[in-house]
Amino acid sequence: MAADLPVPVYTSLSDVYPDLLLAAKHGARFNDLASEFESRFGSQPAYIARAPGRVNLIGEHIDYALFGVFPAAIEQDILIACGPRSSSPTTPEPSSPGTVTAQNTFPKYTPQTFTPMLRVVSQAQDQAQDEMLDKDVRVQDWHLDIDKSQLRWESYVKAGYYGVLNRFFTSSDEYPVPVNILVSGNVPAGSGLSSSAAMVVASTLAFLAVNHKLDGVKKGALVQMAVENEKRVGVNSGGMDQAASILSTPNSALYITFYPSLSAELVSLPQATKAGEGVVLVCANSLVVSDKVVEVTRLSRRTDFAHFPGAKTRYNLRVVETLVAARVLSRKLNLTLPPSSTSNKPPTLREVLSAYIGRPEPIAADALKEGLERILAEIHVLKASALRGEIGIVGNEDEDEGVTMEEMISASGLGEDEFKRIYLSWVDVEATRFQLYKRTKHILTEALRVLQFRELCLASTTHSISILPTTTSTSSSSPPSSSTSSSSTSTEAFKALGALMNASHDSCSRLYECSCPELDELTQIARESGAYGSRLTGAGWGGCSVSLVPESQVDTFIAKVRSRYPKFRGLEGDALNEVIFATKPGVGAFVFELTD
Ligand code: NG1
Repeated sequence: MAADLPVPVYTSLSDVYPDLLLAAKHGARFNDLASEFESRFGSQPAYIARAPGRVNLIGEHIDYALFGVFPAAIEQDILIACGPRSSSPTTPEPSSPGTVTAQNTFPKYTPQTFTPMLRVVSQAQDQAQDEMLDKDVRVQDWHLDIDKSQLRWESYVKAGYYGVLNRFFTSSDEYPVPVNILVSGNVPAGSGLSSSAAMVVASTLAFLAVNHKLDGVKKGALVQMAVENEKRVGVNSGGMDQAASILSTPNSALYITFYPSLSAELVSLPQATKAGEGVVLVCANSLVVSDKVVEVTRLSRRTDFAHFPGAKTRYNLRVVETLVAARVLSRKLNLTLPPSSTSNKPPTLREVLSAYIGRPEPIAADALKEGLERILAEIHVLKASALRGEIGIVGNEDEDEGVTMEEMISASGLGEDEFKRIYLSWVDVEATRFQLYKRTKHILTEALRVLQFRELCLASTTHSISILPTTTSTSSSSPPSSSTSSSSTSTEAFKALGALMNASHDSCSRLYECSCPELDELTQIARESGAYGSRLTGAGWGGCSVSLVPESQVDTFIAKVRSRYPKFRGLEGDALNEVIFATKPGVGAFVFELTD
């Protein structure tokens, strides 16, 4: 299983990129970074850590409801060159243990130097435990100042370092080496392609490598470390972004599930039945910045979501609406929730579905699908008119005016104080109407689309393997859906996948209201320019779209979108190549060791 594999360390890029052109292209980037490092720090780097960004193919805004998602690593990545810092003509001063001199190839990110502080356990505790102490006992604790109130590039570097320090330098007889690092990369920031997860994964890897702590570290453990590390910047880490960055393999997407625990399965996109009939993913940046900048207020279990400034009306509001909807739905359907759903840990819609299906976890994909279809027929109980006890109100099936705060509290069955403590004390949200029905309909239909997407891929490919200890049934032997059969051509499978992506975008736009006019326009242009399907990817409200495009038509497709999307007009050369580019599911994170 891939999670049990060691983190790969290569000395030749042709082992990573068997395609010669790709190896040459990336080889040039790695060489340039190594030369730049040498000219800045006076010696060659020892390692270059590399972690890719990710694109979410389908499954938007459902990870925090604990439903499965379907991301893949992209070719774009973050590279961190690193080497131990020694006294040299360019760095004559002696360095404290673990001091980091961090530079970035982008001039707007100014150089930083920071030293982790050592906090030794208290004297009293020390004496009490004195006789019991051995080398494995934690006797020191490291601290790095991370400013969560603003977005600072070095915070992501520190976040990766933090975990390495506190996991591998806990005994007093070993200290981290002083380090020089140079960061570079081409994952566009703020575009929904997880540049932050790529930074934290690359940083974690760089500090592991330069301190010779990589031996025996498995990919699954690195995912867990990176998830924990990213929380230090106040960023939610459900695990989707880090798992995609670390566990991906070329030509495969990952089906990641979160309940009852994190697991991931490699799933290939359908293979072309004829040469030249394959597909590529095209990411296009709407050039509307996804409103997602650090602004942490308070932290608690679900408060990692509180880092979005658009939070009052956007991301955080969605989190609150979906959690309250889960409670109200479970009450309306008279469901008994598992004891783990205590008041301090409000149940998610995935947990409500589990209670509704009434089978022990892990629940197989087919049973989940069937349960989703059944429960969807009952969610009209969340409509405002139903919650008010009105009868006979009809309207468009997906339209709902939403409920007021008072109506929402009353529907929850909780007193006002308790409701506010559980659902609002950790987050700042503003709304006159809360949309329980529309958000729930998006989440449940999107969860269904993810399962259908996975099934179409499995029906059209031969290999899918479980890569983390599977706690949900991966059901890789599930029968093909009725829309495919073993005789289906790959083109039919691509069309069906594209239709699911279009439906996902439509649901994000109309029911979840996390799109924006520009993303709606960009995805529409993409469909009219030959994509099988196109949708927003990531949090939305800006950022990127992802389109499934026939490989043979990718150049024409990109040319058409470039000429039609108004915000691309006037862009040329690299500026244009950065905002719309083709990518295939790529290789996951690795370390490159430089040899003399
Ligand atoms: P982006 O905007 O792509 O980083 C965010 C969340 C995901 C998920 C998506 C919506 C973070 C770091 N990522 O993604 O977990 O909820 O929105 O599907 O918060």
